[in-house]
Amino acid sequence: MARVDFRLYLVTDRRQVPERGLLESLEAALAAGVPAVQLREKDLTGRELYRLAIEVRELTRRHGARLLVNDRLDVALAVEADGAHLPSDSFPVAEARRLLGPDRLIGVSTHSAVEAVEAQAEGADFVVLGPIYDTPSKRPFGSPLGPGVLRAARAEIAIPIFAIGGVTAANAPEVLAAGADGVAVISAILAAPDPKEAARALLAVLGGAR
Ligand code: 3NM
Repeated sequence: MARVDFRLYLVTDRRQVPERGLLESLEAALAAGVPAVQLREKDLTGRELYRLAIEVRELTRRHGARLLVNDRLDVALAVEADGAHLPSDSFPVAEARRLLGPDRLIGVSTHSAVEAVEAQAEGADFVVLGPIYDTPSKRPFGSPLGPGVLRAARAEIAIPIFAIGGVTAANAPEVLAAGADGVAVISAILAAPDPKEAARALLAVLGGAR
């Protein structure tokens, strides 16, 4: 059975790191102790994503961090990722489980307590729930849900819940108090002037890397 042994989940968006480049920012974040990365670069072709995933696998392995690949189970398997992360409109968790086997992690993105309950019922190892706060990265998902949704989901499910959407070191205590087990972030680390410092600040709030 796969184990969720992290509380900080760094989601990639290479468009948010134009100057430094994604690998350099990831290296800094991993050096600070970021324990898990979701490679989420939806606009890349299979070949481009595969090439990037090979590099991110090498980096994460070197730092002892988990790697999950967004939606592309084929790429996740090809690069020996630790798991896959399914968007809420992806195919069924049970099918992903059949392909990935019992030992790889399956995370599922959810946008309500009801979706979180469904994800658990289908066999997800953990859910990401949001957007909790306003985030430029995810305006298509509409208004922020607020931390109350975490409380509602927490009352219904046992698997770990990661809060996403505008989460920072400043508001992380609030989402943890509302019932989140951890946080998933893009800009709080990747768009920060110093990703290493930003990762450290989040890890300090979360009480360590794992
Ligand atoms: N998913 P930032 S919000 C990738 O609500 C993603 O499912 C969301 O970026 C969801 O940490 C989001 O910069 C963007 O706010 C998170």
